[in-house]
Amino acid sequence: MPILEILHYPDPRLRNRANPIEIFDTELEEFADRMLETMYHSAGIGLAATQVGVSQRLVVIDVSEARDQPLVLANPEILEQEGEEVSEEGCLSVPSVYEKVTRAERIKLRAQSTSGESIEMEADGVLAVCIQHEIDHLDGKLFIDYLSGLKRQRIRKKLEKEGRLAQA
Ligand code: K1U
Ligand code: ZN
Repeated sequence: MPILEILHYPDPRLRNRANPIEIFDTELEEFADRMLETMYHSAGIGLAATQVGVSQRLVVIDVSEARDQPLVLANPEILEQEGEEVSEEGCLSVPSVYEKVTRAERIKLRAQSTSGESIEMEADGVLAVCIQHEIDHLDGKLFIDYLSGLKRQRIRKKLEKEGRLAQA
């Protein structure tokens, strides 16, 4: 199964708000499998459909050490959130940049499986951080948007210097 190309900042498609998923079929299941394969291949702990240029509210996550606990969430929505936690984040769409971001410590979430079944779950720790990061992608938001303008400018300069800045 070929892996998908991951869009890099500042590609404008990363700023699109993804559409809700209405059709739950084998095509969606196959796409989720390709996203998982792409995430594992890229050594990421999550991936949102927006990052591969697809406007669908679908994310895949695996925060397990053994990389054997895939989580696929269609139409994920945070119902409740509690506390604050600062942790270091990276992003497959902003390569080689790692910065501290403040997010909710615990979340309650509603989503659907690729067959349309309802999922309700609670998360904390890395899983909660990753879910929030991936839902942001579906809303066209990047983790660097939480940083100061000066830090964002430094990141642009660093990526430019490394020749990693995609053409907008
Ligand atoms: O959505 C993505 O771009 C994937 C991203 C998810 C993520 C990482 C860290 C915190 C929140 C969300 C990554 O997997 S980046 C690569 C990575 O594995 C990683 C980087 C820093 C800390 C932990 C993991
Ligand atoms: Zn990301």
